Amino acid sequence: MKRMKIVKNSNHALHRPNAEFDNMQVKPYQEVPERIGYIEKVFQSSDFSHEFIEAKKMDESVLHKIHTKALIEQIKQISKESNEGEYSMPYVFPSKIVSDKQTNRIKRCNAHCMDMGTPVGKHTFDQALMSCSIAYDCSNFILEGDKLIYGLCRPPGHHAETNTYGGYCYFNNAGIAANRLIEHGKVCVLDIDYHHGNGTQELFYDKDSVLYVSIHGDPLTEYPYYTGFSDETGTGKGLGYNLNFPLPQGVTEGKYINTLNVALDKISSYKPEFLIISLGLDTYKNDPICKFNLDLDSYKTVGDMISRLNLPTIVLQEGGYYSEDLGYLALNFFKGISGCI
Ligand code: SP5
Ligand code: ZN
Repeated sequence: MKRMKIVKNSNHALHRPNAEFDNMQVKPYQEVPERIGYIEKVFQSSDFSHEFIEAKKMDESVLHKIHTKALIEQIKQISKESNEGEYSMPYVFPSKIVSDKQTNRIKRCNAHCMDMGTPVGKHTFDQALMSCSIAYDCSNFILEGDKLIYGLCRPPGHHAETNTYGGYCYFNNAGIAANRLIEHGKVCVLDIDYHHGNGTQELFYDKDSVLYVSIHGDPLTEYPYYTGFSDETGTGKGLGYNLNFPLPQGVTEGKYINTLNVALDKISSYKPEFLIISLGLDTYKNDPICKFNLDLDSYKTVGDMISRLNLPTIVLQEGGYYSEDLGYLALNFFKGISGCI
């Protein structure tokens, strides 16, 4: 088999928030740069045939195809105004901004942020843009004939909506890839991160050109709490092209795989021409912030099941916070999906 490309950005660690606010406590930031380093190391020392490719910075105009100018400018502006090492996130969430007198306003309060876990610093804009560039390059390689490609995106993207950032995500990487591919055929985004991808769902909610399918922790108890219910099925032309499979805490491989089988059947009947996987590795039993119970070998099975769709596939990195094991989880997933078990 041809070597699988792993598209990466060597400067992602410049984005390194140190804290997040969760359940009335300030906690160490979970979405750390080391996550990516661990994944790279495991591939390097494995016999899985791969090559690393550095992403080319994409034109900012591509961001504007899926996000509002207001959101893009906000993140850009905060980054520009930040000193090295200084991060800010809003702690006031006005429904409407009426005055522009408060010059420091966007650092304390802005209408484009949905939580207190997604700080912006000096390098955030540039690195979030590079993360989208990874996804964009992946879609171009797929259009040139690659069958399977891995975008080592960081920061992740699936929580970023048209006009809102949050959940460690600033711009929607899967959204960028999907938007590029729909020029050439029907796309399915299969989101297997532990958290519902409210952003990707929202971006394509009224479209029949992208089928969004997500298996995730039940939003009744899990972040992002307000989306991911099974009755969210799309709107207008998009009605029927959004499928959510919420699962309760504690789910083990058997039940997860049954659900994945149902999801894969739905995907097959849609007859997509391209597949994008939002690969969250936070469904792992040891994940510090999530509550599913998949183990190392489950990722092989999941990869193998998805491979039966037999589609050109972009795998984009989303969450996963048990850093030391992320490489083994990802490698197992790719052994499964590439048939090199
Ligand atoms: C991309 C991605 O996986 N984003 C996830 C963002 C989750 N942010 C909120 C985390 C709150 C976790 N609280 C768990 C308490 C465990 N003791
Ligand atoms: Zn997640």
